[in-house]
Amino acid sequence: MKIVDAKVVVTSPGRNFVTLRITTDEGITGLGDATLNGRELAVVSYLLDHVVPLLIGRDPHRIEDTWQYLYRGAYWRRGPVTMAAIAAVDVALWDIKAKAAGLPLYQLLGGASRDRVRAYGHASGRDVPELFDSIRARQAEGYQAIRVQTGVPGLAKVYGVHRDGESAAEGRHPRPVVEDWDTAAYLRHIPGVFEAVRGEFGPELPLLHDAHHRLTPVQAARLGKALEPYDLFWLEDCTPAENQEGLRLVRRQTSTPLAIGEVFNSVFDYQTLVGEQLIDYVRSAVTHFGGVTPLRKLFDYAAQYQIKSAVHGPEDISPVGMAAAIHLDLAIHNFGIQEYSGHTALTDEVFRHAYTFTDGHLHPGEAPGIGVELDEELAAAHPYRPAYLPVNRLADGTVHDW
Ligand code: KDG
Ligand code: MG
Repeated sequence: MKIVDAKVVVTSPGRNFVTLRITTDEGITGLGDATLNGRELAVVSYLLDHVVPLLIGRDPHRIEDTWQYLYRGAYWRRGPVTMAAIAAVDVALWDIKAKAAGLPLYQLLGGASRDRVRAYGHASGRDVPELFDSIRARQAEGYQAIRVQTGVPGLAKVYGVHRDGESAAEGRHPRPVVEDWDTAAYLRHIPGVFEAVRGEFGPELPLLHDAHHRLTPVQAARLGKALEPYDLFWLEDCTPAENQEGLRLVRRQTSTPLAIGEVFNSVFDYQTLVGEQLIDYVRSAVTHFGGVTPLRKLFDYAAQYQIKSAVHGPEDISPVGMAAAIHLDLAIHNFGIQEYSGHTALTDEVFRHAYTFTDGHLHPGEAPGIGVELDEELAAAHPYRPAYLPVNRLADGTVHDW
């Protein structure tokens, strides 16, 4: 079999998605997600100008070799743009291989290690009553594990906090919006929120919280300690991702489980964190980590340290990236949990998918390949719109960490 064509489709059915479609001389096609929120067109150029010409004529079955060829062969390694582009090729090739075999991808990854994959959803509220309503809404949708984010008194708007039913995509703007941030106010407020949530929803509901990289190690250690009575499933991205050594201090001070990695794109970003067992969950996305091939290797490495998977799955991972994640989740032994917010109905029409969400759990379905079909005509009817994430500034105007 040979690759005869590779096309990049950019569409915005509610938010922007970049998809690679590889076609073979036998008529089998494969899809890969290359969406990098806020920097989408950089990946489009990387693919069209530098990757697609190298793919034509290659054997699509040689997935590992193609991965190494694109990663080592470029000289310039790692980085989110490079790794999103390589991820799209990797997933598209796995899709083709599994379709050629007539099997769902998870079968090629070793078969199912479990019957279904537990997902967590997002609840948020500007205040505690609004948060309670949002948690109840997620429970009504079937979620059995819930990420909790709230507004902070004195701050006009906190990232990830919006009225229930209002999609996060509705807050997107053609230039980054400035939001305010005050770490001291946040640290004073959050423990009381979790006390209230535990009081209302009881001890059993798994609760997660995302600090979005905003804390220093000592602030993160204090927060982790303060949250111990509320038994979090995890505290996510407590400190900026680059500073792996900072997690040593956090780890020594608190037994609140730690998750990190959604902005990581290589196993080297995890060397200290995994090797010293400083975290409990690795959180990279298939789409930003170079695909199924390297993420599987990361999970195998993490398994030696009793660290589990928690693939990043926000709305800005397309259904193609989500499908690949769910196949991997079903197959690996050290699965932890899968983030899943779902997509707009229009997105699900553009990307018809075999995966299902029932009773808070996902299943990839039994369609050959990753089980996603792209409606290119509908995709073309919803063209790219520039959209950026917000930035934070402190009261004195200083730009703060994500
Ligand atoms: O593009 C940024 C989002 O993917 C990120 O903000 C979502 O933090 C996030 C999460 O945990 O899903
Ligand atoms: Mg996060």
